[in-house]
Amino acid sequence: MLFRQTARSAAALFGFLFCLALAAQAQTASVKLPNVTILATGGTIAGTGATSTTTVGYTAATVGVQALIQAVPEMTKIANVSGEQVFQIASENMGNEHWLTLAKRVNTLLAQSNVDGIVITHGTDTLEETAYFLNLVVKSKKPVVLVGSMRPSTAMSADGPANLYNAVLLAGSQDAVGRGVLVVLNDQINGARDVSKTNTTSLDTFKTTELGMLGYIVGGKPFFYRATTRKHTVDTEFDVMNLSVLPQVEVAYAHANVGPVAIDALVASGAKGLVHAGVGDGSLPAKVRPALSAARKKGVLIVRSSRVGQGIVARNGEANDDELDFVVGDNLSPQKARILLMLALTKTTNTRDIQKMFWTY
Ligand code: DAS
Repeated sequence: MLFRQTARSAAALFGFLFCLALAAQAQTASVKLPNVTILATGGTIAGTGATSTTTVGYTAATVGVQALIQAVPEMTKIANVSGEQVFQIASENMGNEHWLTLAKRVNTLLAQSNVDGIVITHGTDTLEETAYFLNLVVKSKKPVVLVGSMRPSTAMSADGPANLYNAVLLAGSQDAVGRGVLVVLNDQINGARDVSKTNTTSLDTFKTTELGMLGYIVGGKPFFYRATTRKHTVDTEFDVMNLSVLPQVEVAYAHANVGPVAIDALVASGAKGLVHAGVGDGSLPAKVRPALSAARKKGVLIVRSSRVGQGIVARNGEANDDELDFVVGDNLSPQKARILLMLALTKTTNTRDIQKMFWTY
């Protein structure tokens, strides 16, 4: 009697568990995973060192995109991931030609209905610049997420795998749609326009110092608290799809005792635009002002920026921009002002129009 009862209960339990498994399977099958493409460009996230304690003096850009994907098998649970090796470089070597190739590949992929988002693995040194460039030229609302790492893939507690997982998660998330190009490292989400690398070696290096990050990724979920207010992606006037070259724009850095040598040399090299990384609120040292004014008279577009890192450069503040026919770079870093001026020059050389662009993007 007892045996029969026990057998009956066991059968009922088995039946229940079997139905539970079927339901779970059905549910999983019904959740369509997003299609995310990883475009690999190199950097530390693809770097290797001699030992697990090598966190400086390693070789960047050695591990291929498939190996990066295989190192994070958990990604297959949150997205259908594919990978392309676009370049394999340390990002200090990123050039305009790389940006044009990358932007064209991103726009081509995002135009495909079977691509829901893109992750770009990238060196951290110029990651903020590539992110801002793409923020101005990607023509889709779909998520584009840049990710890197501060430790090479061979290091103890390498940060690359978790950063890559988070980037794929964000690129496949509806919450990230329409927010412009995003940067994810160290569980933090930053916007392309205002983020910068703030520490040469620390994991917690990408910050939007005064204006603040956009959100976090915690426990496999993105949490957004703010949005980029400046125009980006589909709302910009810039289109690079038919460009094979970008105008030459350079940056000249100011400091105590600076003279006009660098400016004169950059102008002589054929620069179409020059960003002056001035001291303070974009101040022009007396020895530099004539060189910039002469450059302007030769048709070189001049943007007054600042080396300070935060705050805006006020028009007609430290210099009479109206009289000099200069543009002020708002609160963009000199390296990002270079990017916007470069794209502006693909549209116009009119300083009023360009000034408007610096107050729009
Ligand atoms: N050289 C650095 C770069 O490729 C390494 C890195 O931090 O990614 O940007």
